[in-house]
Amino acid sequence: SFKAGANGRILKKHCDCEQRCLDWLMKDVLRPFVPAYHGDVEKDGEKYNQMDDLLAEFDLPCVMDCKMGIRTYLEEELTKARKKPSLRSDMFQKMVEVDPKAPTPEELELKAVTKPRYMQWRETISSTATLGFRIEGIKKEDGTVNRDFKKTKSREQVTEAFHDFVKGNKNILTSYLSRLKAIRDTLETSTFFKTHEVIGSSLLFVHDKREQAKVWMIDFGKTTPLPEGETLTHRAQWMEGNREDGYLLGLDRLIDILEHVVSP
Ligand code: 4IP
Ligand code: ADP
Ligand code: MN
Repeated sequence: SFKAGANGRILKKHCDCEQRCLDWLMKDVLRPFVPAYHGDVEKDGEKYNQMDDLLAEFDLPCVMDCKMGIRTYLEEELTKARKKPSLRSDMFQKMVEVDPKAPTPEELELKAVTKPRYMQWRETISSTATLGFRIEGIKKEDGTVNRDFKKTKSREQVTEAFHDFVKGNKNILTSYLSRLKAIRDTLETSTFFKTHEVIGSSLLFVHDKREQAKVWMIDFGKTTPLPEGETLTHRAQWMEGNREDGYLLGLDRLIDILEHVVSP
């Protein structure tokens, strides 16, 4: 769903919801922390959103994608699954590949699960449910990709993954930490953030051996505006209907964990 674009830009398969967010973000205080957005374009009959390639300024970048929040699916998935459950055999398959004992007897019979059931299971086997974020994948400077973090759950496992990712380099960790704190300070004043439920969005960590290290917010495909006049704390507990996403709970934990990686 991605294509290389012109002059250091990438093309991501178009989605209206993400476009609305990126348009707003270009006018919000968060602008320095999201890829610059350059509108939509059509290529080979497909529509794309065009944005800066965040890796362009790096020399053999190492990249980590951390999915933020304590919830990774929209509340409407729950409503849909109750009204008219759609049975997902693909999600059942992904579930048994990780843990053959995870499905209930009924799910084993159907060889299918509902989407929120799968998403909740993913949240609880990873660190999402307890820490408010999870590692989705890491790309090393040689281009190899590791997506084997589905069961990276404990604080210790996350700590080790970060330590490996930066190969123990404290300068890189310190740069990451100050960037994360700047992001947190800015989130706390952002109108965009106050008025949106941020689901399935990631922090993208990028560094290289010249010790350049930065973090950006990416992926607004499931970030949705609240009704006029409503706001979120992003720290309050989620209860169905309140739309809280736990984004800041996760960011607080992430900062705390990295501080302990720098000075154990
Ligand atoms: C994926 O599961 C991710 O949760 C996707 O979320 C989600 O897409 C997929 O749902 C689901 O199958 P795995 O990561 O375990 O493979 P994200 O896009 O945030 O990574 P949605 O559509 O919820 O964005 P389906 O319904 O698209 O398959
Ligand atoms: P999806 O909606 O398919 O999850 P994302 O927006 O999360 O797509 O992007 C998937 C991956 O593509 C990210 O983990 C990151 O590695 C890469 N990516 C996304 N946006 C950019 C960007 N602006 N510059 C460089 N890499 C990007
Ligand atoms: Mn994503």
